[in-house]
Amino acid sequence: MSQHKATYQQHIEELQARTREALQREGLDGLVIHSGQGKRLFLDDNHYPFKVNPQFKAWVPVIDNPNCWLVVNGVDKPTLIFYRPEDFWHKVPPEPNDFWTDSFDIKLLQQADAVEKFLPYDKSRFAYVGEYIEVAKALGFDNVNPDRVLHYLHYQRAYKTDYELDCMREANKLAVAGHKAAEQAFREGKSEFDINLAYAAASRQGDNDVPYTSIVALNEHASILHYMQCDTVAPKESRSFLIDAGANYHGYAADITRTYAQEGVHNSAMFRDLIQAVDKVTLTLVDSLKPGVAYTDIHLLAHDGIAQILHDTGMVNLTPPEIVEMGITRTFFPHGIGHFLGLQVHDVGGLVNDDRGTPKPAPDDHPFLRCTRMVEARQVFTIEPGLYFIDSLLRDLKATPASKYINWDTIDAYKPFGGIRIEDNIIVHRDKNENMTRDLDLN
Ligand SMILES: [Mn+2]
Repeated sequence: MSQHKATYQQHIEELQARTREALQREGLDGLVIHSGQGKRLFLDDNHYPFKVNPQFKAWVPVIDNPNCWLVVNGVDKPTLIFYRPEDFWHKVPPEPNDFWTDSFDIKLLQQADAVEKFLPYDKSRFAYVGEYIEVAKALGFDNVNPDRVLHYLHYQRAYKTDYELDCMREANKLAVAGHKAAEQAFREGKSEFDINLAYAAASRQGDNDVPYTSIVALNEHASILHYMQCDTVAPKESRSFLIDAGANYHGYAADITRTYAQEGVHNSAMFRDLIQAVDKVTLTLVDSLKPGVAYTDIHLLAHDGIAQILHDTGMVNLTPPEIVEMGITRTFFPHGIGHFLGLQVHDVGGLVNDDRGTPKPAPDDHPFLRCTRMVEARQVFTIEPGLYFIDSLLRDLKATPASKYINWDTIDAYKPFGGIRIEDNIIVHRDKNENMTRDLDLN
């Protein structure tokens, strides 16, 4: 824990500086940042799992405590109003005593609705940052989630501090342990449900801890981009396995995908070669991620790589440039090449041109791309090319004039394997890239 102390101090200084600039732009004296509150299920007395406001966890690695507040102005030591109720039903968090506590003036809050006495009396020069607008109004805030402040903070979030990079390396460690255990469970012929349990056990992350619902997909399920079910029964034959699963460390995400072929199954050698080809595309794209390159160009390079594979395997009887030109790669690779990674698994600020939030949307032909910014040092990205055999998209392709260039028998041979995605997490440094995922020996 104390390993973070020095870098955390710098992290807070950076957030203070960003806050000063954001406040100046909006003409404000400070921000009041709400961690969130419990949310009940409709007609029920149970709560949804608590998910903290990302603007709150940017400051403090407290991700499981509702009804907490931060008062920050970029100059004074930030105030943390820490919720610590008398409660015999739930676990009450201990008084904070950790590597981060010195950075705050901490007030303990016993009753959630008694927060007012800790907040600034005159709220006209403060903005509320959080999800609960009715709470903000009741407390007397007129300024709620001001655009100029959020645009600035979201844009700056792309540049990670050393503390944040450390957290993401730790998140990768947890996730990689899970991935190794999951592969093992797949090799043993386990069900999706049991593979997911193996992942959870090894990564020390339950379903509510992971930064997104893990995708644990056997066989044709690998062709469903966001497959989130888990069959409890193992299939008769486990041919292929796609796992897209991450981990959380102090509120920072890892987001890793691997695909495996089972040995000794009909056509599995052919599918294993296809996995290796996609893996090569992943590594080539990781190498091309450099300061000054447009992330959109990485996405376009991915299409070149996929086209080359479609050509080399004989799936499409056209040259790679022709395959791209005719839009055929979009049938097999219909999503974006990746995204910013950080406090949120799809971290914010990817589709803007500047810190005023001027939109820079994805190109018309590639609407699912989540980042169009220039690549710069201290940014963290995923790189995740894929190649899938998706029934509905293949049907659409079959109905076009391009159908005659497609070797449908080859496609049919691959279909029982579903699809492939290989996703790594990359820190861009000024002079090199750091592949956090491969550095942990996850092949
Ligand atoms: Mn991803």
